[in-house]
Amino acid sequence: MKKGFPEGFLWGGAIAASQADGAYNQGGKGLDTQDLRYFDAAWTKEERAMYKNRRINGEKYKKALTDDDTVHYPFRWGIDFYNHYKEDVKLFAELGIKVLRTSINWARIYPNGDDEMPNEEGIQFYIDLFDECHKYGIKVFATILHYNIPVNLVEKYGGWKNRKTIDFYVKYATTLFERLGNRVDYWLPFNEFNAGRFNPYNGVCLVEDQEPDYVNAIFQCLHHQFIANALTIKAGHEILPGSMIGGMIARFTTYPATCHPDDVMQMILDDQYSNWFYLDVMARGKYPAYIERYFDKENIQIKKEAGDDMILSENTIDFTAFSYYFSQVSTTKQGWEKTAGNLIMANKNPYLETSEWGWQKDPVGLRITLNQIYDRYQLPVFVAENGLGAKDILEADGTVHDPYRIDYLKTHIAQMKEAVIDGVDLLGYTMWGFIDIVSCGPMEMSKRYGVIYVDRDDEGKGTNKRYKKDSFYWYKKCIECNGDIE
Ligand code: BGP
Repeated sequence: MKKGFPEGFLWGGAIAASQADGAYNQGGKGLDTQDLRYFDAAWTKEERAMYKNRRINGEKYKKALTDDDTVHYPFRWGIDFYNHYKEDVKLFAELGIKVLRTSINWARIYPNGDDEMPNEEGIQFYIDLFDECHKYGIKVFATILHYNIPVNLVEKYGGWKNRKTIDFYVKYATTLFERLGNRVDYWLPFNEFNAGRFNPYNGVCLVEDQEPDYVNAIFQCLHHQFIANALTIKAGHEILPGSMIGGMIARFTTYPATCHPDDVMQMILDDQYSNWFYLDVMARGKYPAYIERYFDKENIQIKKEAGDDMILSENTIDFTAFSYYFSQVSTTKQGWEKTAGNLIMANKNPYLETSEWGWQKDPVGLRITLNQIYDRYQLPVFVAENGLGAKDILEADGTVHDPYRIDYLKTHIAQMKEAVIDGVDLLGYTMWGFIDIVSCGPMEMSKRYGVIYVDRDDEGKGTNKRYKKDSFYWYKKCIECNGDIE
């Protein structure tokens, strides 16, 4: 029987380029779709909290740049990681992480997405960043696409709706394998594959109110992403034999509201529809029958090309990965509720407490989900995101007391350890937003996940200085004793 985390377990931290890097117009970078998301300063706090950020459409995003642009477009400044990475990586090394998960920004490598040659300055940035990590013995877990594509691809081709985007994406990924390959230890072609369904703007970069046949368009985009994913795995395995290329979903652990068989059946359907479909295609290499049945029922018709089925079946993932923040409850009796944040939220579970943003905290759900995913695919697993978004207070003496975050981490890591003892082949844990970054849903700095505090507010004001929270010392200790912590 295993006793706990294996030697060499990859304790780490995760961020995404659009939420951290800033420098949206430096180093030859093109505009990407997250650079265009903005909040309207006129909104009430409640409105912002409900994630009513506007989506790009038509003329809105073509408006001339003004001085206060970075205020209204938080993703354009992030935490300016682009210009601070050296001091930040030094802090990461002090924290003791073994792996950094970050995303590469497509628009930094190919500013327009369809350029003939890559932007050398963009490639150099990642060479420097990854070398800096290696200097401290920190491995690199690179997400190839985390929610943003070059704007030009949306304007000129319709983004993922167009099959041509597959070729642009595979060319981009191939450039990364060729130029950065020996500096990356784990690859993830797409962040949260199911985001395309629950958050189409982020996931497949669709503009909601402009789509007449919205759901059909989403599944068409997703099909193109599945093919892009498989062709990327093919290219990666050819260029870098033995490379580890994974598939990720946002995992909504699903419970039935009661033991009524109808609720249990509903849970199975919800689970297939919101979770399994995506990993099933990537890990098993084909569309499952239950989704074909769903397509039939909803009259969804997607265009596939001859050869697509073979591309999917011949190029499956090497490991599974998921983000886990909360569990959901399925029932035939009520509809779904939406809460703040970029993830959908299910009906209330009376046994669980919620975060300030209404996300239900469920550490045991993490053990359940690890067991389910490992049982289903028998592939190594990565917990690619997990953490608590909360409002922190920076004290006058530079300390931040965040016992709620320590409690969240402690309880989730304890359950992860149980899953390892259950037999799950767990590769690592990259805590989400371990340095404060702009939150993805509400687009605010005040929803903080980090063990490192960044002095920036929702309007982008502040010194941008980094401070260690109490949780920094806790996580450091946890890593030092390989998760064997009370
Ligand atoms: C995941 C995304 C991340 C991150 C996280 C927390 O779905 O992959 O980018 O944002 O959710 O969400 P939020 O920032 O809305 O709290």
